[in-house]
Amino acid sequence: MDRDTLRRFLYDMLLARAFEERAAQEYSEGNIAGFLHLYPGEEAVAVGVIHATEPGDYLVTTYREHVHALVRGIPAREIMAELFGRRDGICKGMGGSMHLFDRERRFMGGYAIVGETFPVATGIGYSIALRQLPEVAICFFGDGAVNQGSFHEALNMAALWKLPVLFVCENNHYQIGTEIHRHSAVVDVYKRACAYNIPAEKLDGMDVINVYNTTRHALAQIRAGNGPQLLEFETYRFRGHSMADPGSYRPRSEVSAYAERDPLKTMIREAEFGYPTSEEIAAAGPDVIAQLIDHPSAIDHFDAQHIERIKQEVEAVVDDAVQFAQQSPQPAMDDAWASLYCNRQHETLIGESSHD
Ligand SMILES: Cc1ncc(C[n+]2csc(CCOP(=O)(O)OP(=O)(O)O)c2C)c(N)n1
Ligand SMILES: [Mg+2]
Repeated sequence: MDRDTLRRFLYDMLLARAFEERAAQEYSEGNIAGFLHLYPGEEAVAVGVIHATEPGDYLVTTYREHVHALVRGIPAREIMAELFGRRDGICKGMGGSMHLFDRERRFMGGYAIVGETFPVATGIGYSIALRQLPEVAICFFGDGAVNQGSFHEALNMAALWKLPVLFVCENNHYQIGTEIHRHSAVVDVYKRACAYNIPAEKLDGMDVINVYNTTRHALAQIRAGNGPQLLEFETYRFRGHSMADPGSYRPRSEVSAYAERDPLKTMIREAEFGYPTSEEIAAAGPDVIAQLIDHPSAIDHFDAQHIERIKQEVEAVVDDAVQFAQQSPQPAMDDAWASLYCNRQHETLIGESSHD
């Protein structure tokens, strides 16, 4: 992994954490209303998966999606303004935290209904397949979504028609306060995919480099026309389900065990010491020892001061986002009318080429 990529991962992981912690603070101060579902602890999944995608790929996500939007390139300002319900938000303040959407960046939503991402992503996959484009629809979902009928219908259809869809399970072990073994006869989500002949794996979702590498591999297979795949990333949310939930149903020992595996700590360790990837070790062949000794200097990894500078950079981005959101006006009643969708021009949401 080269230095620039590593820096981008580090920046996005730190930005993700800082953005979400600040959103929590703003919520507590009454600046954000409604539900707010935060992502601390799960950053490695969104950062690793989305960095492995191409800009032409479509993302379909759940209500826990601020970080996915940030990594896709939606400015922090426009996401924060949307959380504040303001006119300069990415959806003009009318979507809110759970409904971020940006057609230009192929960020196809933020969905609040559990299991809603499956048919949307499968439909996009169908549209891509019809036009024989080299794109993929990425479908994020939680461990709590797998008993919805839409999961089974979509997986069956995607497999049958070999659609270019990557199903990504963010398995944080809980659907609100219910652990997976209380609602699912099969606790390994990836095993369900074999019912539809879909290749699937369960992976460590707390290590961003691992997430990135496995996703890249899966996407290459899908782009080669081999049909859908499913990746189950094991992760953990450090906060409650939403700001309304203290999360007290989880044993303290469990929370602290996962805190030890904080994906941010792992990322920083990797950035500081730069252990080689398994691909690099394999490529080194018999010279592996020499390669390992040379590795840190060859890659030129980051020292603690550099990491501190990135932390300051992301704090400044988040401060600026909050200021921007505060200064943005509330939407007016006319804005609500203007946003009613009736498709007068018969436009299609997904364009003809990859450059629409
Ligand atoms: C169809 C439907 N049923 C119930 C809910 C209420 N609900 C909101 S989030 C949630 C839990 C989903 O858990 P999971 O899929 O594991 O995602 P996580 O919140 O852990 O990211 C539930 C039951 C809903 N939004 N939609
Ligand atoms: Mg869950």
